[in-house]
Amino acid sequence: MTKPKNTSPTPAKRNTAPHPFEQAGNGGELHQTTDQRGHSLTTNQGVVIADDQNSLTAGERGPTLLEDFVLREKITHFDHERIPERIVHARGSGAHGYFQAYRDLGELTCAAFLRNPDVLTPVFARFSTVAGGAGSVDLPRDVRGFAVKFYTEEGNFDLVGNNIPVFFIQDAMKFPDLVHAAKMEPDRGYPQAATAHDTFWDFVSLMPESMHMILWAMSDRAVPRSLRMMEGFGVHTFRFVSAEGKSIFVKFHWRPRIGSASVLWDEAVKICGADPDFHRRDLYEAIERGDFPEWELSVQTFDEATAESLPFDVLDPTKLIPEETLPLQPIGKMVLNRNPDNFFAETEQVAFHPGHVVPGIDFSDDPLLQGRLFSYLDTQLSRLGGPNFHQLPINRPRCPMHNFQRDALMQTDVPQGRVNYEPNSLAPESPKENPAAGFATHPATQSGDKMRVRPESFRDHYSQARLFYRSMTAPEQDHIASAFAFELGKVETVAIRRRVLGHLRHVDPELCDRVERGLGMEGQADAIAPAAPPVDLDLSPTLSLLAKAKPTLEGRKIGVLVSEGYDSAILDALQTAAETEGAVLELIGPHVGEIKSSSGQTLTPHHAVAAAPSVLFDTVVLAISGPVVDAMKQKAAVMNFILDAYAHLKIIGYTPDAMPLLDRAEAAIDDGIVEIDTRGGVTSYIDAAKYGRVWSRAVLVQA
Ligand code: HDE
Repeated sequence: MTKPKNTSPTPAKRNTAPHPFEQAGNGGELHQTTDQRGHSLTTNQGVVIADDQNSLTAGERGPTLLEDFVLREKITHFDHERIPERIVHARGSGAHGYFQAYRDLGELTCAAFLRNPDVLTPVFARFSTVAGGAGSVDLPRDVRGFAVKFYTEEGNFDLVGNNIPVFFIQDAMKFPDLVHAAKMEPDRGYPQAATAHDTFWDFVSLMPESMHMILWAMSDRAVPRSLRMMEGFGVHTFRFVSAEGKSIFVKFHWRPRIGSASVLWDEAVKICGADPDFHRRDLYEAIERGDFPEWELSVQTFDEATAESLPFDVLDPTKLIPEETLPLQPIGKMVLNRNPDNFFAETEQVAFHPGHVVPGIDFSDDPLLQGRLFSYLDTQLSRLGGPNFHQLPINRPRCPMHNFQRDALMQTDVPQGRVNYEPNSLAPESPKENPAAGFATHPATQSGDKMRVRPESFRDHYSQARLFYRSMTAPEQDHIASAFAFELGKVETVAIRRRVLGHLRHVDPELCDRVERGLGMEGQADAIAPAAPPVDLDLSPTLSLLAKAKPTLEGRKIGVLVSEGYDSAILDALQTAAETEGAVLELIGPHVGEIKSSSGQTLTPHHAVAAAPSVLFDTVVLAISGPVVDAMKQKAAVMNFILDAYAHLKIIGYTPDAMPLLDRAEAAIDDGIVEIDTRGGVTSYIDAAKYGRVWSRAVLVQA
């Protein structure tokens, strides 16, 4: 990995005189003082603190004195610990890692980090929800941010994308309205982190261009199982530019190595209560145990002629290019292998900006992207307090950086010398512009009158929404229909529901019928005249997560409910199988104290059943012994564990003695309920669990 280099604008020549406390002496007082300080707690001015428990008072029970500079400094700093949270994407989780190109992409781009497969470029990735505040839960129905900062040898490149490849709006002008409408309503301050309310649906129902993204937001993509299992997208069309100055359009895609998975809506609701930090914890713990999340970066590249031939405009961010039309070319991988040392210093202070590009990557005229190019630098001024946020360790480029920008709030560099301007003759060695190596904007030809219009080519709002819906598998379509019914059911204004139904009729009449039925509003869709009538496009099965899911337990969690008198041989076999499959196995006991197996071994469960509902696991096992089963039947936490696992279509392994619990839960035996009485049983259970859920059970439980 390239080592961080000195990034000071005017490096070297710092004052190197030893600090007085470091001066060599003949055992004088200064030395003694230094030694005595050791790891002492100090004030911000370096004064050792003698008492960190009690403030300075006049008399034992008297008032606190204003002169207590230790107390005042500590409390003042504390009072100012919070900085403004991001206006959107406030809640996020980040990690360090690296990116490695698979090959030299020189024919497409001159970007150095995409040209040398031997270089590991350091990265910092931050995943986020959009609408909720920094302290909100991890599993609302929401789009997820997928932002990656590449610290390349030519400067920082930020790929600031989402886990959905299209966006709600076509023009930056509407972004403040969209965000106002989506966030909590301004008079009442709720709902937090939820789009299921009137203002959001009011706005989107009046903005038909949002329909494609709305379909994605109502799909399983908006309730991911894990940040490690999300796809990511650059969304806009960008440009690659080669060393010869040849430009080609490019779209970026991230694919997780362990595959994608989502939770069911009922699980999402319950996870928010059981573990509001579900995603953050999952990412952190995976990296801590060395199970490093990995994504493949692919691109779709295309020239102007191909762009012209597509049935929509590649500058319209509400559209995607199906990979069946234009295949993905894998170009490299990202591995996240280090948790932040400090959440605030890194995850909170990282400042992404789509305008952070390096030579070889350039912008398209997508009007949403163009607006973003202003917004991100601007927002950091109020969020991070001034224009020197690039000096924060997480934001500093790892390559040398020199310029004559000076001063301003929170300046932490100490530039040397009398020259702070260019051109100059006083400092011949000072930094100069470099036409050969510098960033050169691709000279795309521009002409036309100044105007405020929406291009004709942006008018089709329904065809790709229809394409998305019809490309889903049956369970995914079910989830979309129930998500609409849920969200619109929370909308109080009937006219808004009817307007949304009117759009759904254009997206897909069958979907509209289902949502109408779900709401009990049959035949109540508004008649809406589409700007452009929708057309049937060729389906794109790769848009479906389920259709391309491979059976696996990698990165998944097995929750084993154990009781006194458990069978240790079966537990050992399960543990070995979990390790072989790359899964994590956690034990859930009646309490977190030790329990004994039938043959006298002991184990300490990771969780007590009351604190570890089955929604926290991908699959569960009931490793229960006969003598305790009757008592367990009476425990609500145990029965909820089983009822939910069944209703959430999970694969359930059970030792024969656990059968009465399944009977009490009225769980009908199906392919996903597997008896484990021997090692062979463990294998059958593991094979079934790799498929995640038994979708056929849904007709029985209506999950
Ligand atoms: Fe953002 N967006 N955005 N956005 N966005 C921000 O920048 C904005 C858009 C995205 O983990 C803000 O530093 C405008 C699309 C991510 O720190 C802000 C428009 C996409 C993150 C901002 C968009 C994104 C942000 C808030 C329309 C997907 C979190 C704090 C013109 C391609 C990055 C901040 C992180 C954050 C503005 C639309 C992704 C206010 C004006 C499209 C992942 O500057």
